[in-house]
Amino acid sequence: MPDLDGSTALIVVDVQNDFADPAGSLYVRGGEMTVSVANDLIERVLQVGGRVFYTQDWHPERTPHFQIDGGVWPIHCVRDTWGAELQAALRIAGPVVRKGSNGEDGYSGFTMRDPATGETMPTALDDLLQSAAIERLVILGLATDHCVKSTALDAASLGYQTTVVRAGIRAVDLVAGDGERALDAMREAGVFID
Ligand code: VGL
Ligand code: ZN
Repeated sequence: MPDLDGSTALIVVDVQNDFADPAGSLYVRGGEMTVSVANDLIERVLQVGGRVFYTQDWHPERTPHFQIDGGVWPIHCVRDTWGAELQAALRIAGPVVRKGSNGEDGYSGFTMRDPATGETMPTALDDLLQSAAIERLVILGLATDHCVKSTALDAASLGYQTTVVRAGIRAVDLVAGDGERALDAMREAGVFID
């Protein structure tokens, strides 16, 4: 585990019912295991004066992100539904940054891609971290091969010292090995995998 201090933020990525509950529409095997790992780290980060932030996949009912509209995913995390809610057992101790709200894929907690123009725009996350004088990030949640990966890669390129906690992530593995390849890509980008 990385050293945690007051300049550390824990980013809890998409620990939502559709990914983390066996009844969820895009259930990630073992996803429910991320909750207790997150809660333990939340406690530890807060104890040393660090901060906690959450991301939440938050889609409209129809979006090119979903299979029915040409994407690769079953319908999931539709705003204001049970599936989009953060897991009930997850301790909430900081701001929640929503993504995907405008029909973009929104895999990263840091950026949104406009589906029409392809342009990327920042979410509020980097500003929130800057305002809190955060220098180091510890990332966990769902899923390793999509939102955790994109968020960690953006974090590293924004200059944060970034660690992904292996015990606190799970992969979709749409194609077998996606999770392992995501870990390799993160390592190559300078992300620590702990
Ligand atoms: C995610 C697939 C589709 C994720 C979000 O949170 O990793 N994966 N939407
Ligand atoms: Zn999604």
